[in-house]
Amino acid sequence: MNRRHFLATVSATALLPLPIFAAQDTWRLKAETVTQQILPTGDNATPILGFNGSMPGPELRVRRGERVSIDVENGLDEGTAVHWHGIRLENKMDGVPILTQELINPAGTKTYSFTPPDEGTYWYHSHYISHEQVARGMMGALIVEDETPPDVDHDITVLMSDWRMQEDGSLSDEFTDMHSVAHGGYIGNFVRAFLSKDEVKTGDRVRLRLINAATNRIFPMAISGVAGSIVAFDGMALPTPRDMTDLVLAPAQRADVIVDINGPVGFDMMTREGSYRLADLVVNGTNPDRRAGPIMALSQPAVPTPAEPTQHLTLTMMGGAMGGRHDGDNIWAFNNVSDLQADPFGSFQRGETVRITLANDTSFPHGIHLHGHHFYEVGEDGDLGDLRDTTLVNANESRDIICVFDNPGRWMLHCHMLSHAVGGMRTWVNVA
Ligand SMILES: [Cu+2]
Repeated sequence: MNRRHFLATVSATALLPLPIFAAQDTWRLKAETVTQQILPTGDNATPILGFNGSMPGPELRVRRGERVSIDVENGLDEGTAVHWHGIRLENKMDGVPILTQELINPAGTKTYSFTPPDEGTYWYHSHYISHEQVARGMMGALIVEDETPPDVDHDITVLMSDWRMQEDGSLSDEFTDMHSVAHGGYIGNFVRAFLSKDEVKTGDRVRLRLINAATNRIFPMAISGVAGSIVAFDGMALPTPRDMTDLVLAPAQRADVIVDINGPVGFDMMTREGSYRLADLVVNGTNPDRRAGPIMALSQPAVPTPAEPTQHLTLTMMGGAMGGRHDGDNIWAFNNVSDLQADPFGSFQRGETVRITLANDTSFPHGIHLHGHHFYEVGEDGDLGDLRDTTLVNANESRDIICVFDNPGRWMLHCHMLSHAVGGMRTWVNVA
């Protein structure tokens, strides 16, 4: 691996497609150790965690409005729990140890069951010592299929992450070094994306479901060989398709784009030092039949309409390297408090509309994730912006969100830079 000490590129033809299945209402996932070819062919495969023999785990495809049942068997030698990220589900199925469930012990099985209310692109991942279990591979795509799918030739999932690789292809086991936790978090030295299909034709219209499954890395993305638009963020259809010029995915964020193929397709992460190839999509042949019209909006989500907010709370992010002091007892804090406490950050009546100012008083960006709900980002003009379950707030900036808390239960609110979460940046809200 000498030629790739930092952020290597990957060769296209070496990439194996993700296992993918038709929509089902029962699934079985076994968390276990797997060996996965993450580095290009010719380099060693990586011993890592995964589900059903692969990392990422199988792509789960389910239907909106139909109850799905997922048995999660724990084949690890430590506890685990699985969170269905972005699904507005029943609280007891949210997969958060202590807050919503007991751990699934080694050799144990838990059945998760929920009815997804929204179509779109979601994902699942461990929510137990997740800064380590997700970094070690416990992730997969969760797709809620459209009742009326857009007119495309292919629907392809692009799940990206990064890994801290050693020379021999094994993962470094430094998941919690305090220097990383106090800075940008555990950041891998190798990046790539896994695709669910690896070949298209020139002229095809393709839906790409981008998922950032990395624990801490923000991916500023560029896709070459295509022309198209963003049609959804975090599973939720945009009212009108949007230009792809500013495509940035914080950890846990998703973006759906619909594109027409006009050349060799490459997925790149853009950095100050240059661009890094995450994956290639082989373009083979020409599609002579497609007469592509304009890219249309997907069916619009049915989330509750906000009323005038009855509470306005402020969540101030504090701590970290080069940050100010705070009274919390860990590296990071919200409002001077580190880690989960007995009392929630907010208590809401079911159906209440709440405005929350997310104030980033630190020297690092944070991607703040609310469980069980989607919320509106408030634009600089004060208008409601995009619906999100995870919002990126840059260093020393602030963003307001507006949420209708209509889902009863105890819901995590935390930084999805998972090193920051373990470093104290997590709290919860209660919806009665
Ligand atoms: Cu953070």
